[in-house]
Amino acid sequence: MPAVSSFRSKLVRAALGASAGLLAAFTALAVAELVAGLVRPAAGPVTVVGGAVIDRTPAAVKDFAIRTFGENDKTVLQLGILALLALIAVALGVLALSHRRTGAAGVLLFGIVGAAAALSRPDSVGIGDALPSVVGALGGALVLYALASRAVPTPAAGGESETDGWSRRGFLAAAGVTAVAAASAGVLGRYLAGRQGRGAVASRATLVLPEPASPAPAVPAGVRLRVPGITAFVTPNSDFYRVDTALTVPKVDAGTWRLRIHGTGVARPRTYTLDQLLARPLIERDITLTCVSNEVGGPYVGNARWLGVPLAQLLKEAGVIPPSRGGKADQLVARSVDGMTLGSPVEDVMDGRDAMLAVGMNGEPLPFDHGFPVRMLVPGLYGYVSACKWITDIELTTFDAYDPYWVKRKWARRAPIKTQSRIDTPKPFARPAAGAVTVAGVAWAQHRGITRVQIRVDDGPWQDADLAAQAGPDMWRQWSYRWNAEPGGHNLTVRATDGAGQVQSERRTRTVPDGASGRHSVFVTVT
Ligand SMILES: Nc1nc2c(c(=O)[nH]1)N[C@H]1C(S)=C(S)[C@@H](COP(=O)(O)O)O[C@H]1N2
Ligand SMILES: [Mo]
Repeated sequence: MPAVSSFRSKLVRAALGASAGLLAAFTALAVAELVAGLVRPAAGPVTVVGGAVIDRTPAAVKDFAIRTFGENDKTVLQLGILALLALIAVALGVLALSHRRTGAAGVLLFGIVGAAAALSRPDSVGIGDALPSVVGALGGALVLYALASRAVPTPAAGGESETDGWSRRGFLAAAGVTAVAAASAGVLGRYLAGRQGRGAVASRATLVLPEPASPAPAVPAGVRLRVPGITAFVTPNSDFYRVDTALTVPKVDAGTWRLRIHGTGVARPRTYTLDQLLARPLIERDITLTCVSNEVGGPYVGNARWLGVPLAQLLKEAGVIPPSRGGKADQLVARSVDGMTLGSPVEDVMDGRDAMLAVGMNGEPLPFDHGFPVRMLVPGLYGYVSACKWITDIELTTFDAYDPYWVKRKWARRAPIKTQSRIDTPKPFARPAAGAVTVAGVAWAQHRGITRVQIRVDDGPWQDADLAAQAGPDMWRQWSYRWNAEPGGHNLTVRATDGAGQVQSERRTRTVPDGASGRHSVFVTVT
């Protein structure tokens, strides 16, 4: 039956081509990981291409990704890149069976894309960053060429073991050897990458945080309400939200870390080591941090006890004068080791609030995810305009002269945190029993404080909630409301009033450009 056998033969051919393509891609990535492990882990092709994609993602798409995938957004992105790569690899593999050179050249093209991405990263350290992509692609091209040469039609069909008209034994042997070699290269690469971070891990493990010269003011007893389901007053480090663009978390060695302060109006530019910062009088403060990408009712807000160096003091010593007293620079641009830039108003940093370069978080050195060894914090400002992690450079400039990373991507230049409140319990679509139901949650308006929280059931009147004690204006405040729930479906809505007397806005806005406004509602069915 020639028709059937030629169909089978086509299937086998497609399978051989696809395997050759996938193996070539796997080899390319594995070899690239190995070279990256030797040169610089952050220069690996998946990291640099992923980073380039993140930087070019429009604000609306980035927000969609955060909304949909939450903190898994980076994993989803990397899986997406790998899936797309696999599809192209299959196509190149099938092509290579008939056009070996073209197929191999296709793989090399990807090496060029990877190299270009690597060199265009803001944290690129030079031409060496292109090596992982280039060497990986060479390896992949070689494998594709070799495997394609072994997957050739047998001239005389009908041999014992070659009923499909394709010689498979040679191909399978070569494919097996390639797979094992590539996997080993990949594992070795990962191991080497891990070793490169060892110095940083050791420097964190041995770092002893000094006692604060100015400890955190005592937290009043009544800040915590005893309500099941309410957000904890202090967010443990392991639960603290993480938002950044870093595909590989920077592992900075505290011993070699430096911070430079320079720019417009800096009469005495300086560079600090961590030991020099730690030798200064430190302050310890409870501060609630919020992300501008937090939807109304969303999870990107957390409260921690931070230990750090007062930033205004460092700026004064450098000769910086705030704009209100005639200073030339109105924007402070913080730069991280991975090339992120964040811009804060100099006026806010120097107006007496507890802006700091934080080294400690809830009693331990900053976790790597949260900016070890040093990050910036300015109470009252969204993270993207103040909270630079892995900070290494502070440049005084003007808002006219420079747009930092997020501002280039349509977010606002200035972004004080909006007054917000969230219902933690009951959860949406809960089915509480009729009678007394405790509605509770948190409200925040950093640096202004919360003076009132109100609840509305359906279209009823606004009712005052009970407030927990206010620990300070830079922290969120718990609240609860005893609701006499009647059977049926009900909509609960919350609104807060801040220390300036401003009632939380009713107007629903998107997170772009300066943070979501509007009120959180929860629908429940009382049974
Ligand atoms: N280097 C660096 N710092 C950064 C960011 C970043 O992407 N890179 N993201 C900022 C944003 S948008 C926020 S909301 C806070 C989040 O800090 P966290 O991850 O410690 O909660 O970090 C800020 N600092
Ligand atoms: Mo953010």
